[in-house]
Amino acid sequence: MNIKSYLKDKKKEVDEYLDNLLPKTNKFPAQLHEAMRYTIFAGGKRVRPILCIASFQIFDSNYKKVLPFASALEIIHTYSLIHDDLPAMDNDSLRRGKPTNHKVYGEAKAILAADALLTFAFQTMAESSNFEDRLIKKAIFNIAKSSGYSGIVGGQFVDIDMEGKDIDLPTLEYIHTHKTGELIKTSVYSGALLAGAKDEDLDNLLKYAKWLGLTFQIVDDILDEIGDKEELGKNPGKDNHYNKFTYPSIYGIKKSKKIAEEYTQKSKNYLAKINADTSILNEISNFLLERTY
Ligand code: GRG
Repeated sequence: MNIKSYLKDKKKEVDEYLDNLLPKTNKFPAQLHEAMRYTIFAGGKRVRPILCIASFQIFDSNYKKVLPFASALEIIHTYSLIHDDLPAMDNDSLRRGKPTNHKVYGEAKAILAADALLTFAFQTMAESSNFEDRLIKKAIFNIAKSSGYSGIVGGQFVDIDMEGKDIDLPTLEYIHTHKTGELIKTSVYSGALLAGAKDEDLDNLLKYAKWLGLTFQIVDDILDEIGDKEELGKNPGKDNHYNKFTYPSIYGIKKSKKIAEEYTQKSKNYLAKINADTSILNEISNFLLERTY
């Protein structure tokens, strides 16, 4: 299996699914639908839906069944990016290689478009009838938990609260594991859960995803320092600008890269405990460690 073509194919499928799913721009209020679609289709690697699909595929080859959930995860992620870019948060002008949502539609409409995306994600999952109700309920519960106060909102809150303040390592890890890690964790978990994985495998996948999520954020912080604006599709140097503590600001680039490698290995050790073909997740871990965008 070639991981690059796997990622490309799955991104295409997710994009097609999202295009059919999202409200159309020929329906009233057209501009709301346009603003919802704008940041979704501005670009993006589709990491979270692809993790969900790859995790599902370990236990069930009919992965198309999980596309509503995979797409919902991308929709939640995109809502958080729109809010993160707002003047009251990171105040950014570039995302996914395009002007940020509020730069195009104005602040009030960007907030509403993101709110509409978040709620639409849950509508989409609740509407799905591809799995037993108890599995759907459990998946939605976990995705909600990872999105709210005990997930990305909690992580973002502490991140904002700590701006310019001295921060200890446990607080930095709280920010990373919540702001970034929780959605990654729930993407891997919900894919396997919906495919009918047993508890022991789910437990190993959760541990895999925990280390993967941390690695993802460390690499994100490294790219914020040394990445290329064109390739990233966003403005680098934001962490320095906001005096944020990050792995590179504490350990430097070289040691941070080493830590990311160690964490990737730790994550893969949990995959090795699963008695099924986990090679796609294994390859995705390598890709996410080595990514330059
Ligand atoms: C506003 C509730 C709320 C949350 C914001 C997602 C987020 C939390 C902030 C965005 C800024 C940031 C550095 C978040 C960490 C998560 C992260 C690395 C986002 C970028 O994810 P990618 O690289 O982006 O998967 P694409 O565009 O490829 O989808």
